[in-house]
Amino acid sequence: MSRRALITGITGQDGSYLAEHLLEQGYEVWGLVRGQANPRRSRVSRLVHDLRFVEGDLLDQSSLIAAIDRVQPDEVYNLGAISYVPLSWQQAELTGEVTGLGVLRMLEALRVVSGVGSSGTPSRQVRFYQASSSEMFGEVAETPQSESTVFHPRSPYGVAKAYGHFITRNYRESFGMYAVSGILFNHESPRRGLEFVTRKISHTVAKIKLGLAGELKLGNLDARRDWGFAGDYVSAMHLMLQQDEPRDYVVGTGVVHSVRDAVRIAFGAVGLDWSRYVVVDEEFVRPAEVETLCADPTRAREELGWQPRLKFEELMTMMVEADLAHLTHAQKYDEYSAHVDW
Ligand code: NDP
Ligand code: GDR
Repeated sequence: MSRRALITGITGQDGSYLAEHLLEQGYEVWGLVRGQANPRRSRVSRLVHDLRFVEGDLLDQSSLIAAIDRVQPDEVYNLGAISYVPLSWQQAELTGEVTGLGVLRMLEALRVVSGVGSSGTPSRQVRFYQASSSEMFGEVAETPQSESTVFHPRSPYGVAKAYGHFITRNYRESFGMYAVSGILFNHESPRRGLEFVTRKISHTVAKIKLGLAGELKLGNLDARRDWGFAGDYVSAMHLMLQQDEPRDYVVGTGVVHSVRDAVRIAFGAVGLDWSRYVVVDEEFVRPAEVETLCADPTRAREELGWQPRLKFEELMTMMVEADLAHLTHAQKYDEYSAHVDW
């Protein structure tokens, strides 16, 4: 019988890649979706005949209990979150509820349905993955950052993720649950939301190349990140749930680039000089910035055998080419979709 996985956040970037990866591994894959006719189901529309959906919301405990009870998963991947860092200042309480307390609600749903922590033998040992983030490191205490680096988050998002991280560890230690966190550094793809910097760059560069835009407004060009390809990172999530012992892992490339590097590569891919188009706009500068993040992925490499495949230059070029192809197609067939996320 095939193993069953439940993914929260299946309509997001990572959810779509993880669903594909688990289907390839022979899993029966369920996605938790919220709301009626969620428009972002389109991101997984090509998989719609292979996936199953269950309704639920990380804000609603009873919906999560009902979802776990219905699906009876072997593995749960908790990717659902408010994930855009600037939004977390505007909606700090909601970010705490979804990105932080949502993790507790998911763990509680698993505990209640499987009977962990009550007398008697638990009905089922479900394995739980929490999407932790390098944003928890924030103002870094050491470089590169490993599983033992202390956290100093710099945004309500980072603080909420730190709560999710520690409550996952606490349920592992308190109830013996197989519950782990992957501390993932930034990972990108042509499916990345348009608000995140790499996709904002690739999409705007493609528009400029096609004469649909004249400039690219950005914030801090000196911010440095360890950027990888999302398609590579979802296999690390899966591997973390296949180990004998539940442990947390840092996942990243160990290579750092600046936003300015990203811009230079993206404009270079279409033969344009970036300095003629990029404008620094205070609107995109954050109240508290995370200047540099760099992963030490030694544990993931040695224990999971995990390695990133795509280099940053290849990633940015691939994203620009994907946006160019999409916008060209949209220009031909549907003017409207040239301006919306896909
Ligand atoms: P996205 O922003 O693309 O996706 C977020 C997902 O969360 C969407 O499917 C969204 O669903 C869902 N969601 C939002 N609110 C709720 C809610 N109340 N109940 C249930 N689901 C909800 O994120 P990514 O795919 O990029 O990231 C996946 C996870 O990994 C996130 O937790 C993120 O914080 C974390 N992470 C991401 C990194 C990255 O570089 N991408 C790095 C480190 C961690 P809907 O369609 O309904 O809005
Ligand atoms: P981040 O990603 O905040 O690291 O969170 P994002 O792409 O938003 O920003 C990266 C860096 O680029 C700088 N920057 C800009 N960012 C955006 N979005 N827009 C701009 O115009 C711009 N100009 C400069 C930012 O200041 C920042 O330093 C992502 C999310 O996926 C999180 O959910 C995840 O946890 C972390 O990555 C790891």
